[in-house]
Amino acid sequence: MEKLNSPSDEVLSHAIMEMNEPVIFQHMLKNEQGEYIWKLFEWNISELAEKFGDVKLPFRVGYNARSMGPQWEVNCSTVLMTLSEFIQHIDQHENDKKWYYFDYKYMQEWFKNKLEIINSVNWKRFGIDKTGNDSTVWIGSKGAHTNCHQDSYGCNLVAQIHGRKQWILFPPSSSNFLQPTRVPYEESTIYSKYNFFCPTKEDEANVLKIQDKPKIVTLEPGDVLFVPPGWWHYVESLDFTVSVNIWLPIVRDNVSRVKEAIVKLIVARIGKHICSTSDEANCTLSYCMNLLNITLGQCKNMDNVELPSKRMKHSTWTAKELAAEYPVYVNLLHELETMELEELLKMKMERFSENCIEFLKGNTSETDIDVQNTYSSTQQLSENILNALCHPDVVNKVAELLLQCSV
Ligand SMILES: O=C(O)CCC(=O)C(=O)O
Repeated sequence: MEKLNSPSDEVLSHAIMEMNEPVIFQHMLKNEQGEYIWKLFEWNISELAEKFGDVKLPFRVGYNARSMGPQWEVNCSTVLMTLSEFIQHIDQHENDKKWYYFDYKYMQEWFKNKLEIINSVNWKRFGIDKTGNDSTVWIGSKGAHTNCHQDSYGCNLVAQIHGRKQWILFPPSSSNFLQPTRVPYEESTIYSKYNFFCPTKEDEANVLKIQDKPKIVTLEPGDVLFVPPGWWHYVESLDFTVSVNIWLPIVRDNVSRVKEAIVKLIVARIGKHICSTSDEANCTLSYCMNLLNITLGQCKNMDNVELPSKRMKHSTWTAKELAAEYPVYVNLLHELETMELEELLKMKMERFSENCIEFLKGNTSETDIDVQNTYSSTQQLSENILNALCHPDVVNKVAELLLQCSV
């Protein structure tokens, strides 16, 4: 095969700040001899388990089964296992009805005394001077998934270390079709109400109405996915998976911080009975007002913010240009035609015969049902009010007006 140039670290550091379409980087984490440049890739699963040692990791437990809505994290239980116990467990329970996910964990919190693990990740090949210290790790079994969501800040690079993970991505313009919700509330994450793991007929019909076509990719070991700002994503482990990612700040994060502070204030004041937030102390009125004040101030001082894209003048890269210039190393993602999306959703809809019983209400008497219905319709109304007030269109307008008053 003809040897083609790979993109330099400098080209990549700029391109990553400029592209607004996802791309997949391949063969980027190997040297000329074809060896991985990250130690993390060199360890097989048992070696990895040995390096992790006896630290007990909290795995979120969900079900490889049907459920009416998404399997939200707040409804999941957690089990503590070492990586070695986890691997043993999934080896012995091949057809387990449950999935397990040690997800969204900052490496420095879990491996601060294990420098070998922290330094086994290094993003400098992408022109980013960061290691495992700034990265997040995700370890899951087949079926482990992250419900469809949009991150409020930055862009994202994701390296697949073991196994295969399927990513379905929708452009930011799909927001109004994806039914954004802040219930459950998670800082900096806007979830879609749709269940992509096992969609209902209604979910399917609504997702098929989205005008912009989604992209799909199955990441394999060595692949690195670039997720541009604002892209919605649903992510599912197709087998045992390990991946590592890093979020990179972008200029408009300042305004996003104002928007997140507005949402936090609304959730704390109006949504506290329907959204459980793990940090009560950070949800008092004075905390939220202070946060809003600080974030508005940061927007005024934006010129002081040092971001990679602001450092020097250069030509702008689009994803298409980068892929055309470096065909072996950079690829665009497959765009799903309506028929393909329909087939994919059908497959996900029909793949489980059983309901996820643990997520359903148990036996209830008739009177209980009355009480429950009254309660749930009130709760539904509160949730609708909260979602209307936290809708991106509303929050964008409020942020715009607040920023106008504070200049
Ligand atoms: O890998 C996953 O399950 C989700 C990853 C994700 O949401 C992210 O990197 O932003």
